[in-house]
Amino acid sequence: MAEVQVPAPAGRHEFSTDDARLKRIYEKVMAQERLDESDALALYRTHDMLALGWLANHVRERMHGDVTYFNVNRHINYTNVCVANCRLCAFGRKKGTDGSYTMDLDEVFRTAASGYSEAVTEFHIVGGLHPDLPLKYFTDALRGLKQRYPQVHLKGFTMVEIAFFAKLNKMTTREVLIKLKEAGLDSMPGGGAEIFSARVRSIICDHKIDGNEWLEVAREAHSLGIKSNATMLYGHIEDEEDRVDHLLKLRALQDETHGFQTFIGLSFHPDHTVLQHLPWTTGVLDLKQIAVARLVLDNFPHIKAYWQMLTPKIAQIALRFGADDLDGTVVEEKIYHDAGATTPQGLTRQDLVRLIEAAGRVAVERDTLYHQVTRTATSVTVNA
Ligand code: V47
Repeated sequence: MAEVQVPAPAGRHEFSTDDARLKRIYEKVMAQERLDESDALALYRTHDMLALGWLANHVRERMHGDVTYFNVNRHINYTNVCVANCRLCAFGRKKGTDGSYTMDLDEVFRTAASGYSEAVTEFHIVGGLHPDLPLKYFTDALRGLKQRYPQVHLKGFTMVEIAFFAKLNKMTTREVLIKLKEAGLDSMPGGGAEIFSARVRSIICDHKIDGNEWLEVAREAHSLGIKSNATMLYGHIEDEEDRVDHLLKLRALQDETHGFQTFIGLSFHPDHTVLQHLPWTTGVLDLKQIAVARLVLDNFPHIKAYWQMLTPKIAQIALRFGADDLDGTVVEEKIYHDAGATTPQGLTRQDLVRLIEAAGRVAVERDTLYHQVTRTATSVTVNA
């Protein structure tokens, strides 16, 4: 794989803080020592945002210099029909109710081709838990997409969808993963993890697999050579201990499998959900979440500031708080827009480059596996 050249960290500013807990953490970060649970809690609890940002940025620059990744992708949400009825979600609909939809395979293929003129390198395929779609629908969708777009990476299905397909088809999750991989699945997104805490999960998504099952499906996927991402939904009813517990569980699994590529913190969007009385996250929490993730998840190569969730403006600032990836062009997004997101549905490649360069960073187009992509007027080359 062609390595992206990472210049030495700039180290251009002195670290300073009045927060005694951060001084201790500074020593550890400089010595490249692993942060523990109490360090992670201290990071969440500090009000010294600039010192927190300094620490996370230091680690980010040590790993990636100024390089900031983005990709040219398209989301395909094949159905919003879902049996789970999670309180956190505004996307899912019961079968046959107003606003519910399920794409047939032709619609999946048409959607893949629509809405964006530049050659995409990734389809991001996720949907609700549909009670009637057989596994063949998904294997045919993957085969059909590969046949029509052989150069496009297929990143699809959360751990929750995999567990559901297994139950519905009376198969093991391992058997489902093998079938999907044979049909063309290249990697998996990080969704559905929410928060692993059983107490919180029982309130926000009580019909979903539990945290241990999510981790078990990820372990299985990684053991089959399927890389995945990991997410955490924050800014609802969880507390700092729940967030730290979630991050430490991800870090422990990553020590074992090295199968996670990117961590994405997902800020809760309350509109049109059962939890719509909750306030939206603040900019401070969004930036704090990026920074804590960068510092605690020392074995995760990448931290994504997903612009659709954070807004392009906060995502851009996050590039100085630990994030090295903005995600992609997306084109069409339904899950957060149903929950009140006011961000655009998609950005162009040029928009993403402008955001990154205006933050003083170097924009690098990547494919899903973080190989650099080079474009000319007539070609797209992955430098793998
Ligand atoms: O699984 C659902 C979350 C996830 C809401 O892996 C909500 O590259 C906020 O996982 N407010 C889907 N979040 C998105 C996702 C994702 C996005 C971008 C990139 C990647 C990747 C993964 O969104 C769901 C759920 O955790 N979600 N409802 C809501 N109201």
